[in-house]
Amino acid sequence: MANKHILIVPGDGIGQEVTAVGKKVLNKIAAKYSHTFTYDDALIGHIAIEATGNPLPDESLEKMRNSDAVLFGAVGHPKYDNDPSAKVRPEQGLLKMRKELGLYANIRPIKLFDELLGASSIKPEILKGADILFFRELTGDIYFGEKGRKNNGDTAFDVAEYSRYEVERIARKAFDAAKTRRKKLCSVDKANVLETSRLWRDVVQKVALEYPDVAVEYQFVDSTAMLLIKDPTRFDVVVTANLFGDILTDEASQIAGSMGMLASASIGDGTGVYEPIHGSAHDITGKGVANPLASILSAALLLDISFGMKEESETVINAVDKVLKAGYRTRDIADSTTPADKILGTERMGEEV
Ligand code: GGG
Repeated sequence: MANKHILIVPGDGIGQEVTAVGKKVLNKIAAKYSHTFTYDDALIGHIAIEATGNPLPDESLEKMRNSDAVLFGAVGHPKYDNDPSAKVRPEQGLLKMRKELGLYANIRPIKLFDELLGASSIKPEILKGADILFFRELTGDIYFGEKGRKNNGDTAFDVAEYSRYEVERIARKAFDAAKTRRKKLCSVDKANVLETSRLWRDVVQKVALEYPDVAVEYQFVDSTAMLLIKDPTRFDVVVTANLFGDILTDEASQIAGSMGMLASASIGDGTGVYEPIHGSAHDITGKGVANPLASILSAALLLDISFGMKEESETVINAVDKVLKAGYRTRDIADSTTPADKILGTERMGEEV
């Protein structure tokens, strides 16, 4: 029996809908295992800008620091996509949260539930057995370097920077995980072109010496993009930089059937943050059709990683598996063989789990 304080940070768009379901699942677990989970909520993203002018108000950050874990939704709003001159943007809240909380390791499991083998556009015989654990570095790279304009605004720049210690700490996290799995690690970079990637490779090679039982391969990011859909089962643990990880894991979501299936854990120096990898999806916001399974699986990661509740976490994953085995689907993971009465909306899918 444990007492834990969880901060719910739904953010924007479907973040609101899916996080509400993730919280219900946490409540169910608390009741089943006699834990006491208390909750508070906080603003981030567009909704925070509207309320306070700030995409991550100090109050939200303070609440995050004082919680045992954060269940987060998504940030984003289409109005900023069409306004490149906007000075304040929802995504700034997300980046500030990661930097301020020292969340340097973003863990993204690419878990393919057997029942969804047919949901992907990739052939089942290629996909069968795919199980990849991505480690995306989260507080460095081109996301956080100097950015700006020169030549009267006609030239734009974003500087990519990595320091040795930043690569070392994410590499160690990935190697530690590889030791508990198939003892295989792939480090992804672009060392034939980028200086940051040459440092990345040099550091990973040095860290690898501490893990003689882990087989390491080095791949360029372009080749990895191709191999992920050609031969996904060749990968086990993958470690890569912030931008490459962002892009490759969206691609890899197709291995799991949908972006709506992928959960993530962002960990580092303090409170862990758990969120679906998908964004705010304003095209489906308010329609009640968003897939809540990524939020539910993020809650499972929260239980496991931040609270050390392995059994509780497994219970959630098994419940998702059971619901998929029973044939229930949200729209994004349904296909032409799914009966209409098995295609559920966000809340109903949460209730089934
Ligand atoms: N739940 C993930 C999310 O809100 N993604 C929107 C976004 O702006 N992502 C950029 C990133 O993850 O670096």
